[in-house]
Amino acid sequence: MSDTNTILIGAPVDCGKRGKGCLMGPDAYRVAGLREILTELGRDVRDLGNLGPGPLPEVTPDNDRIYKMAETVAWTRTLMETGREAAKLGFPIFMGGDHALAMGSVAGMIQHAADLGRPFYLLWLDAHSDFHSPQSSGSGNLHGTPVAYLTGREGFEGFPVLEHHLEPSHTCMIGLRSVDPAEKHALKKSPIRRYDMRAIDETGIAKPLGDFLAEVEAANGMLHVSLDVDFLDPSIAPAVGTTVPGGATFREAHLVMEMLHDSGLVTSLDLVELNPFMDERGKTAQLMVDLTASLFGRSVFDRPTLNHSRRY
Ligand code: B3U
Ligand code: MN
Ligand code: MN
Repeated sequence: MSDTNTILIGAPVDCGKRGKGCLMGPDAYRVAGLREILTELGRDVRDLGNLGPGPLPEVTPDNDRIYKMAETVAWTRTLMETGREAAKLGFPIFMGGDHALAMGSVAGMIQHAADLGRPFYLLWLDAHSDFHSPQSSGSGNLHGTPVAYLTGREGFEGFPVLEHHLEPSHTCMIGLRSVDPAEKHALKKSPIRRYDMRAIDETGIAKPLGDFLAEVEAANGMLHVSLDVDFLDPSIAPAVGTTVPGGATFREAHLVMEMLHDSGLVTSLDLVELNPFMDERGKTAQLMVDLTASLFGRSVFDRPTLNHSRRY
């Protein structure tokens, strides 16, 4: 396998919440030129097209607020299997789709890292912690639950049983500014690293990210990045159902991606929650594509030091 192989996986998952539109996400990334930009950056790109959820299982949610559980279970299985296979061929990019897709994409990457005997780490760039169990979720929207599922919290009966779970201490959330009381309570008891916008204001965004990257590097870990559009400030990224004011700026977001590139540690990526129906002349889709370009090495000047994680 060449180490420039990049696999685009269209995951038009739209069942993780009530508002519709994320199913158009993968095509918006194509229209915004994701493949072309990656090719210019020297990647060998293969687009697997848009997947479907596959056959829906018979499941009964034990909380009747839970929305579209069968479809989410089916997507989880499909994305876990496809992702695990794709990771053998190159760097998978999951073009969402809402954040429920991370139940499958991240699960697949966890199993892949385990196949290679390497530790797995997750960077969650999001306004939300997505740490609800199906029981604690007030909305019943499963896009608010993937981190709980992946770390093995209780309450996910009927979902694919994971051979390996995400280590909570290998998880870092940056950008938090909308965390429900039940999530806050559960997070308090968890070693998940979490940085809200206040932390970013106090130290700058490079500090928490640099600390986390240093840890991933020391462990020779594989790093999956899950980028939710609402990590970004709504003024620059309006195309998302759950806008929360006070998000990452254009410059903070690019710096994150540039540092991730320089670290050389990232092995897979989710682009989630883009709702093209709410966009303004494609500007959010374009920004997500430009951020991906920064992650793959687009920069104004080359930097002499290759390892940002050592510099912070
Ligand atoms: N925590 C809320 C809101 C939410 C979570 N993720 C998004 N919104 N995008 C919930 O519904 O679980
Ligand atoms: Mn999210
Ligand atoms: Mn979010």
